[in-house]
Amino acid sequence: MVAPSAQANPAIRKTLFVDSTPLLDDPAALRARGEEDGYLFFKGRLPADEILALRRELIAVVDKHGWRQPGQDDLGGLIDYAAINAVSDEEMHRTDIGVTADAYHDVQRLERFHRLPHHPRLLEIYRALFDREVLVHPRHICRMVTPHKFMVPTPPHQDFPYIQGTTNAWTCWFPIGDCPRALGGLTVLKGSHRKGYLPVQPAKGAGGFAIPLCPTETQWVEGDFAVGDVLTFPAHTVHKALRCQFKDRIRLSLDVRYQPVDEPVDNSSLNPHCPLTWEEIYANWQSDDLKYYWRKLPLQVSAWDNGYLKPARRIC
Ligand SMILES: O=C(O)CCC(=O)C(=O)O
Ligand SMILES: [Fe+2]
Repeated sequence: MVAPSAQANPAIRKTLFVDSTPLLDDPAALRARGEEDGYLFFKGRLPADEILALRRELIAVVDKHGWRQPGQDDLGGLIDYAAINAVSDEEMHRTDIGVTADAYHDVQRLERFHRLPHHPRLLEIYRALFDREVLVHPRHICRMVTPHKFMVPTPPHQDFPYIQGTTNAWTCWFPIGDCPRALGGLTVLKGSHRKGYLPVQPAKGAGGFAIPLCPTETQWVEGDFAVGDVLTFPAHTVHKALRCQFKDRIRLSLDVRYQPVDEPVDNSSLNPHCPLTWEEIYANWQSDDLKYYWRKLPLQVSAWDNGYLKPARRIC
């Protein structure tokens, strides 16, 4: 029997991410590639030890909640399938992250989780791209994709309807540990940003909406992420997660957003990605430098438009 894959459907063309590291010294060329492909990939951009230090803290949260298999070192991501599946579907749906709200709140309280997105090696990308001061959205998302039966891969979507503000906001996605394709990393539809906003339909998976794809939309770009690799794309690029092939592993990743400081930003991007207040999130932090940093910036806050997430038919 042939597995349902590219072999079964030759129309789906998969290419590998192109490393844009050599273009960081040439902002015009970097921008041109971003405009052409709708994504930029950087091999080994973040130091592995800094990512693994965060991984250790995320794994400790998973361990504390009793979902990890015993007998692993403090970076091991083997999950106890029965233990995570003892959590109800309803509880999993409260976050759509892959863990319960309590566990996700533990993660949202981590200082290191909020510090990593400000890494100079990331800011360098966006300074080159925007040629202006960069606003790092403080609303960071950590995906903790467990083998819970309720979890499905993130469906094809654009981030714009969820972030709004400016279409010039870029998402940065990177795994917290190695993430080969079999673990369910992110894949982008090359050039899709040029189509502008695309209508959505309700769907299972993070976000709750998907873009129905047209038959010609087959140019998925993907790759095996090593710890430190980062993928970034503008708000109109269609992207989705690959299916995780394992029943006993967690996929840990961050998604964070950057935009030019002088373009509109929606207020939700300035709030935590959970019901905790910033004060609650900051309760046990060691330093103050990243607390409320955006409040010192002259931001232009735009109005939210519900229309982008109103289901509509897509004509191919
Ligand atoms: O990690 C995922 O499954 C989804 C990530 C995503 O959609 C994003 O980074 O914008
Ligand atoms: Fe997304």
